[in-house]
Amino acid sequence: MASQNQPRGAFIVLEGADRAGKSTQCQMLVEHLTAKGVAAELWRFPDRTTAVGKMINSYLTSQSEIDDAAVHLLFSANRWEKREELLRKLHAGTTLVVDRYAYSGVAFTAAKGLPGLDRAWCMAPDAGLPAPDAVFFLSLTVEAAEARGGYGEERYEKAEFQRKVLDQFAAMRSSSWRMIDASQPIDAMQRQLREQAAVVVARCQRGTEAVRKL
Ligand code: NYM
Ligand code: MG
Repeated sequence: MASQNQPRGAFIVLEGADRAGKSTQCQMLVEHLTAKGVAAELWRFPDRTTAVGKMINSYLTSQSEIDDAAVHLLFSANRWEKREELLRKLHAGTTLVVDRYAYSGVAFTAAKGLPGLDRAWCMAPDAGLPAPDAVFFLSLTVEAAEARGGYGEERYEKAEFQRKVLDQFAAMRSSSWRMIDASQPIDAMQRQLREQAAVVVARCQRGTEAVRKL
């Protein structure tokens, strides 16, 4: 059988509620991979630099009000508009460490508990997007998050809402997610992430894994 195996970069997503330490861990992981000679980039969703991302930013910072269904679709559109570039990078051999993805999209909208906007509805617009090779879920209680100096000023950054977000994440969590205890010291968490990411990166470099779809 002819081999169609193509080495590629790994698509790694970090998820979790606000204040779990995702941004710090993503940054450290990319620096580590780069130092190891692995081509790697840090991405984040929402990507606030695009036209759609600017609308999302204005919503999150309460400079604008947008219908809940409509803003959900904007978050999804923000992933779709990056799809081609994402696939291009992976196939060019670059590993992408991505701070939030479609799982945040579903969890934050479904947490609103609005009629019609249940998890199934929330997942629908993301169907067909590239699926990550690994999802690391940084798990932290709301109490521990609050003890870290509290939440910020953005929409959704309230303890009561974050509890609902965590419930939504728990309800959609798949057995393939790797749970990382985010109450650990930063370096311990990073060690765990590096070990597990190395396996995923190696698997994708061997070229035995096609990019799947959500
Ligand atoms: N968020 C993020 C959503 O509501 N839907 C999405 O699809 C994504 C990717 O945006 N509170 C929310 C979660 C966060 C907020 O993200 C901004 P960050 O990582 O704090 O910049
Ligand atoms: Mg945030």
